[in-house]
Amino acid sequence: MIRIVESNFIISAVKPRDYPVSPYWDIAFVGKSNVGKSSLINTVLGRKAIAKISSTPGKTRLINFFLIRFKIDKDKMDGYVNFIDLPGYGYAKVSKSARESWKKMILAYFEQRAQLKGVVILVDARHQADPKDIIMMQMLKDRNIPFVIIATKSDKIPKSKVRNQLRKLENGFEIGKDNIFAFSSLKKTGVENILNWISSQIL
Ligand SMILES: Nc1nc2c(ncn2[C@@H]2O[C@H](COP(=O)(O)OP(=O)(O)O)[C@@H](O)[C@H]2O)c(=O)[nH]1
Ligand SMILES: [Mg+2]
Repeated sequence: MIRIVESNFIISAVKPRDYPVSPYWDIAFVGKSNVGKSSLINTVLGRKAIAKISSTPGKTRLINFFLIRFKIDKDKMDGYVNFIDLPGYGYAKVSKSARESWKKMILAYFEQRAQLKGVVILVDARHQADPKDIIMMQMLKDRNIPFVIIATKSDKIPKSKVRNQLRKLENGFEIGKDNIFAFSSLKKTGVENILNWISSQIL
């Protein structure tokens, strides 16, 4: 498994021409506003606030690129991967035109970023499969982009109920159990599953 040793913010972009040129693979993170995406990125990277934890949901309308340096097990060599923080969706107060520009921006990224290797879709562990997340998953399936679903804020449900809740989400999304994992930024649980999945996509 990979171990992250360093992470740096590279650039924010909207249009493909502004994406950073990079020889490394991309792993992107998406989810509804407020689902805990910034918290998850910070936790996975072992950083306090590299991805901003926004108090105003729906405000981040840019694609944020980070360069991650990692080590593989006892291997002495470094590896690199880009983490991409995609703008959130599903925020009620967003106008129709803002929603449309969001969709254009996301589709341009999915379709034009040749080095995109996989997408982490974050959902709330407490909820049922949401149609908005199902649409997101379908956008990825249609383009043959690998994805994994991460059920965040799992600390908010009793431990004994987590497995059952994951089952419900598996059924709702019509995915197998290897495609969904529970995660908590608060308890810092589930990091290994995410890193394992990322390893399986990029190595
Ligand atoms: N209990 C709990 N709260 C969380 C967790 N992850 C995020 N939050 C809280 O949920 C809110 C939104 O988090 P944020 O990371 O900004 O979500 P984003 O909008 O998806 O980037 C913040 O108040 C976080 O403190 C978690 O795993 N457990
Ligand atoms: Mg955020």
